[in-house]
Amino acid sequence: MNWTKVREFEEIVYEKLEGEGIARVTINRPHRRNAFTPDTVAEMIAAFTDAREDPSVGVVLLTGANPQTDGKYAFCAGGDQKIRGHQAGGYQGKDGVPRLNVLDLQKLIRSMPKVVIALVAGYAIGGGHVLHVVCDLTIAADNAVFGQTGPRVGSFDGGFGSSYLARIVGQKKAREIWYLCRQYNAQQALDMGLVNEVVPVGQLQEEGVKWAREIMQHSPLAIRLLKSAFNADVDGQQGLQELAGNATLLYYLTEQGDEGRRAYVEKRAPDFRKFPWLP
Ligand code: S0N
Repeated sequence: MNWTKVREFEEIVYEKLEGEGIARVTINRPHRRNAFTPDTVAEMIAAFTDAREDPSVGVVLLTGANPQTDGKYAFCAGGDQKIRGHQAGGYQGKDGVPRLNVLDLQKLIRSMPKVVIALVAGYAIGGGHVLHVVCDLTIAADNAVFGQTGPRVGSFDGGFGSSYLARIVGQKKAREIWYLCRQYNAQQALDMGLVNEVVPVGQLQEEGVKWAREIMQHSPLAIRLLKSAFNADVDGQQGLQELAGNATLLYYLTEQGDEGRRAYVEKRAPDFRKFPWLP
């Protein structure tokens, strides 16, 4: 497959499949099971923002560099605990400022009007598990392992990582996942509706591209509106804002919406009487 690097990053790889509208973000810290630092997250935000702003891109694949330095696999092992500051307000990257910028990345993935598919091989743990949860779809390799560790390692994600997780797997299962900090294999994840499909690890990337190609056959506006409608159901005012923003986008595309703009530019009264008040 003809993947082309979009630009150089230090802690991720960002590529596009030329002419196909498919982008891929790969977390590239295999020596730490692809655990993320604030700098990794800043790079991911830059890559996802590029994909969001590129009108040719419809699908983004999010995955981890594999296999690891010891031959094992990981999607992402969450926040890098070695740089979580001592009694500081978050993770400290190169600038030493403590922050939890992964929350900004979660919001970006959820609200961007493109489909984000997590491709999980090996561990999706802690904040790495939350990352796949906030993606639209998840395809798991048969060696995938899912779980939260927060209450064991002194952290928790009470946002999308718990409340949205509960929307996906149900309240009882979400509480089990967080309270017990157990690990679940790919088949268990499939059984609880946490992932969409399980494939042999060697086929994971190809399967992701196959799903992306299918999606790229479909209407961008229909998928955009569906994504914001799914979000509106759970995201409160912010979800409604996204859905309403899309209604405005559609209105701009109509003659009726354009009449108001043209009338203003032409310094005349708008003529809305020619448009019907549909039942
Ligand atoms: C993933 C695990 C289960 C893999 O086990 P395995 O295969 O036995 O490998 P290890 O030998 O343990 O690991 C190999 C090397 O990788 C390092 N490493 C792995 N994970 C991390 C990590 N998260 N941080 C730093 N280093 C990591 C190992 O240390 C080892 O290197 P060496 O040999 O040099 O020491 C296993 O590795 C594991 O359990 N990892 C830890 C998982 C974890 O607890 N993650 C953090 C959970 N918390 C978050 O992710 C918080 C996310 C967040 O940012 C947030 C978001 C919202 C609200 C709050 C927060 C918040 O932080 O509080």
